[in-house]
Amino acid sequence: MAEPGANLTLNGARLWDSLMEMAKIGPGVAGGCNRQTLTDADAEGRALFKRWCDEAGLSMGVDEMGTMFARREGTDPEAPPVYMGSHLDTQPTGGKYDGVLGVLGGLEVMRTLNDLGVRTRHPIVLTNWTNEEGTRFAPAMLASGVFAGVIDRDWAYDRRDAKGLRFGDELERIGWKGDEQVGARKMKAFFELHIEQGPILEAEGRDIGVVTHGQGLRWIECTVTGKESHTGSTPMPMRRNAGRGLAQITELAHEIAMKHQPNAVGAIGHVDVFPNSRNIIPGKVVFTIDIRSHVLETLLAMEAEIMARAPAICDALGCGFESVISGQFDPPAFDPGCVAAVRAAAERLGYSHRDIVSGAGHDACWVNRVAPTAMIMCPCVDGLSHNEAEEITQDWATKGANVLLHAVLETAEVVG
Ligand code: HGY
Ligand code: MN
Ligand code: MN
Repeated sequence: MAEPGANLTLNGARLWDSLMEMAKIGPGVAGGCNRQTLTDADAEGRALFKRWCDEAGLSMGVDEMGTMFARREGTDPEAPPVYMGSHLDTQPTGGKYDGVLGVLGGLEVMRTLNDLGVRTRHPIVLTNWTNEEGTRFAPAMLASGVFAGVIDRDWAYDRRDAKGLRFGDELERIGWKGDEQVGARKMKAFFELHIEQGPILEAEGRDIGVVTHGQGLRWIECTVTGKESHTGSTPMPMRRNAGRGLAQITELAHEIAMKHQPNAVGAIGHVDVFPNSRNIIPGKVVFTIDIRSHVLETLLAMEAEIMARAPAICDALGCGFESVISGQFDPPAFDPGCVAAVRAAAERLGYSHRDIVSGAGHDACWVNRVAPTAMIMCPCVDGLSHNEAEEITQDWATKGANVLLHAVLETAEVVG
């Protein structure tokens, strides 16, 4: 007798069709997606996801941060549900699979359980977390951070995008501000399927990444203040060029990350130059340093060294330096029981797999604080992500979703 669910696999072609259908919403300019959180495109993607959930007979709940919870009943309605999910929002030059695979892979799990008439004791809930990317409204993983109690809801509502639009207002504008109290839901476990966004699995020819830990992160938003003046007539010794502060601190972040190899990364991805005129020396530059490591001591050492050296760099340039932490979480270690369920599922299905540390941040990193959590990763082509050329194969997507199916089934307890 096969183990419960041992021979279960889902419909990879249907999953792939759903991924391609969702990718048409908020299309990018180079084959990817630009479905940024709380935009009209996000609202359109949410509506499609809700329609699919309705068709699958799932009941939808929405919390005060707009996170969507699609529930499939279990035989014991009082049992704490098993959750799965990820995010439908994308980067401005995002791919078709970052986040979306975890949501639509979960939808395919629901569809397959319906097709096969599988019943579970625990209910199963599929989640679309609002604003995982943090690109329009910093920080990343905003809604899951509020859910985990590490970010205040009203502080989140007051976050503003580059045009000064307020998160709370935009959430109301697109009609997805729910009435459920954020974080009131209790979970038996949470599983997130996600593309690796790195090169390891593909390079090693592995189907599955069993994610044991994630990197911790610090987003240090810096403001360097110099003096606007004419790029032609201001003598060099008189210049207070905030742009040089950006240049030297960009190099500083790189140098510090290289010093802590192989357990560190660092870069600056967000930059606003003021007044950003070709013939005015920048009077102010605002930018965000993104440093990460899965070793807490390394992360803290990098942060300390940046905070010691960046002000001195600016002082030597005759510029001012201010900073604020605009995003942070320490390296998460995922739940050993859930990690074991993921690994057992990969083995049961005969998939090659390896333990892996997640380089990117995910909603699972915050949910891990309030419920037993684990992640499943599939390879992506050349490890590329946060790029419109992000690509996976249908086979990889299907295998990842099959592992999600089995891990969730094992945890939700199949009823004969
Ligand atoms: O920044 C991250 O790691 C994620 O993509 N939001
Ligand atoms: Mn993601
Ligand atoms: Mn992302």
